[in-house]
Amino acid sequence: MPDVPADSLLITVAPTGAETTKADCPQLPTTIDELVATARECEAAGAAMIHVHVRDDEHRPTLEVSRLTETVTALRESTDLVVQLSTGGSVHDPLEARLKVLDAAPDSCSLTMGTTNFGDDVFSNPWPFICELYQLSQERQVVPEFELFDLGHVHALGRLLDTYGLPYGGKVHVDFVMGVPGGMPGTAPALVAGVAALPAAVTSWSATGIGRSTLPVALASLSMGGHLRVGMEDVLTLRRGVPVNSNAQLVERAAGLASAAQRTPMTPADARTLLGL
Ligand code: KMH
Ligand code: ZN
Repeated sequence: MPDVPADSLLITVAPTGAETTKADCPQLPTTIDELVATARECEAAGAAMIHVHVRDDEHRPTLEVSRLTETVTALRESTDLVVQLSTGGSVHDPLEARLKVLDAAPDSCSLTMGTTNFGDDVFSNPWPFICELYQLSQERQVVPEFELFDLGHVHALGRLLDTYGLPYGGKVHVDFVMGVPGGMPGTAPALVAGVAALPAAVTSWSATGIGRSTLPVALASLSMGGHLRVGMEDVLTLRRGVPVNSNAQLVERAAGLASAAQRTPMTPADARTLLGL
């Protein structure tokens, strides 16, 4: 299979997350219809993959498999985006329910490489859970995206790959999630350290900065040849005091930064090649 063009940029959109309430942010896409509309707009703006957290009828985070399956189907019917389901869920989701996310048969799943403090909460990812989820992803032929919140997670990824081999598809794609209170800071030096520590098997990496670290991390990633994740899961303001009205605004901004860096947003087809799908 040919490689993707060297100047191409994967833009992943993370439109919803599990932390923001609909009451606090009515423009957050929480229904399946809203999610599909957002996905279409973001694909048109340059996104090639979508990282999905699903909500229930009361707009609360849910891992109910039938709802997840319905969401995957709806996104596939309306877009060509690579559909990645979150296995991180919310900090309140039990590990057992997070394993069942793969029953919804997404193209890709997130897989966080260690436990991290998450604001006042704990995002729990014990080693046996990581190993079970990883082996399940290999068995179900779902391509993982390894989420790295801290430098220790980078080291843990090497240990996982040494123990269980390569993911389904043979590519290793990681995403640095930076600036979470409790994880690594959203700074250029932290990203440089993370990239320098990546195992040799890693074939592509992206980065996202939470909140005010969004732009510094995006610029650092572009300058280092990395890819980008953007979206309302990670940031709710365009600048101080200016709320994000739609995820497409964030994808458009990322595409603008890409243009300045002489990078071209890749198509979903190229994203599939990049990820080994
Ligand atoms: N909501 C966070 C606790 C993921 O999607 O895999 C975890 C998270 C990571 O967002
Ligand atoms: Zn997420």
